[in-house]
Amino acid sequence: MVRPSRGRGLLAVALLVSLPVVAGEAPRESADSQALYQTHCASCHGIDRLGGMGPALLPGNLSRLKQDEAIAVIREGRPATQMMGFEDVLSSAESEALAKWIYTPPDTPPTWNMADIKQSQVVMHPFGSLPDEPTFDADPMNLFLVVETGDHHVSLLDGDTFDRIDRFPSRYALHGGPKYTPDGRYVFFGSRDGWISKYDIYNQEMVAEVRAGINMRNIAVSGDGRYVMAANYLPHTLVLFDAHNLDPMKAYPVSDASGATSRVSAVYAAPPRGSFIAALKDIKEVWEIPWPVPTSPVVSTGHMKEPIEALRSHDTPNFDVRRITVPDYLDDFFFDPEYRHLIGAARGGQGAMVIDLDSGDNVADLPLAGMPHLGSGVSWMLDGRRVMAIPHLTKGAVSIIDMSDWSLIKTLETAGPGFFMRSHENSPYAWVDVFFGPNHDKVHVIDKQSLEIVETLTPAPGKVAAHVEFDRDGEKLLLSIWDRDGAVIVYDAKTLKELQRIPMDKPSGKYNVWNKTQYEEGTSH
Ligand code: DHE
Repeated sequence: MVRPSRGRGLLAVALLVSLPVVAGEAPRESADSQALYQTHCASCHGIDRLGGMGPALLPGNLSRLKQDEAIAVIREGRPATQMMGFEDVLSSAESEALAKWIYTPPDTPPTWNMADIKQSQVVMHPFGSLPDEPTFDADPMNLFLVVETGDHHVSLLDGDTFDRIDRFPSRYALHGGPKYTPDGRYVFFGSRDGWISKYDIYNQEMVAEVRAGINMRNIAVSGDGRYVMAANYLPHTLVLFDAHNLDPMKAYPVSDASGATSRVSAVYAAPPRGSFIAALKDIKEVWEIPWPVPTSPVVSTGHMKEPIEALRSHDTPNFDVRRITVPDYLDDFFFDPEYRHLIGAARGGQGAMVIDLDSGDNVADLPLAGMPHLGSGVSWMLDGRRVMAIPHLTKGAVSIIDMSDWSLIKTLETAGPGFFMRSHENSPYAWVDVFFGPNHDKVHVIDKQSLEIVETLTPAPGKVAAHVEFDRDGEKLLLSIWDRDGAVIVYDAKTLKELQRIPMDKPSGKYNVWNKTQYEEGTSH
């Protein structure tokens, strides 16, 4: 329920109208609440409450939010999301009517099953049908993809010259990082409305698409590039695909032993374990799903020194679910470089927990009030120990934790809550934005050894400056000016001098092929 800006609202409605979604819902509540919903909420949450830029608003997706809490969210907004408060637009009675309406089940529950998934699949260029040589001279392992959320496009940049090799349309509202195959040739994008798009970087062609769900969180690609797993909010499923042509292989209904179902918070690939790891939003479990071990190791560089097959630490059959019971719901999580530990947090909680993925034990609790944004954490070596740093979504701080004993080393004060952190093994600095509040145009540069802020940049006064990604060698980096009249700024990573400004339409995330495929310690996975 974001206050609709005219452009975004119209685009969202147009798109959602054209989606092949089910529902056929005949609302039971008063015409007034439906009209209010269509006026204030539909542009982001979908005309049928099935989700869009915002999540689906159906009882099955609101199980962790009480109705009076929903009224407060409608009135005051929700921290760390695009959801603004409607206090000055809606009366108390209208907010209550709206809350009641979103907890009313639709007459026909929305479904998206294997048959729907199969029917949605489009293969434009079957696997193996396009040339195997890149059409460009740029280093194929030092390319950047930049997601431009303004007009829903993606730019492909040469990571040495920053020339634009391609700019192509994406699905509406991509969310989460695109995922590359380990050779860097293909990339998979996930959209909030469930679409997975596979793009051939060498040939600059979209090669296959499929719709995994109605409201999706993110996707993960196996360490050998052979499988894609999609995590859904609606329906409550994980869906496995063959990466070649995005053929659906298996849909996992996500539920516990009692039959209670759950949204999936997110799924990640853990190459050293040879498995996908999914955290669940409504049941207290983490799921591990192994993929078949390849005959030769495909990830053996960077800080992940061991070949895959040596590290598989469990004997669950391929594609079966290993359930790990955890003390709380997990909305957000991070891994140590070996993928031995998962560090996870519930959004409303006051801390994070450390789960040993082999034993399933909760081995430590971290005192991290203020909504730690674990998903954007980075790690590095400090005095012979590995440390991790994470921003907080509701307080101006970066927490730095010693990963050898899980103690909090330092809480660094920042100019406001941050969303994304980034670094690179070759850089002395870690970068954190100040995404929320009056200082959203500032970015801090932190010295990784002194743990002090050494520079605060304001590259475009008044405009959000956020999300950094380094090049392959950690010598230059890109920062987004998150605005329709925005840009990607190229900085020298040592001198912190601006080198170049490339105009872009609300650029959000940027993703370097090398850093992503090598699971570089300073970037998101
Ligand atoms: Fe994200 C990544 C969850 C809101 C932009 N975000 C992720 C991931 C998760 C997540 C689990 C990791 C997935 C991956 O990369 O595979 N995001 C959430 C939320 O729960 C939250 C707070 C509420 C929600 O709306 O879902 C949220 N995210 C946002 C935004 O409002 C942002 C700023 C704008 C947008 O596009 O929606 C946003 N999220 C991003 C970006 C990434 C991301 C750009 C990839 C970061 C990266 O560097 O990998």
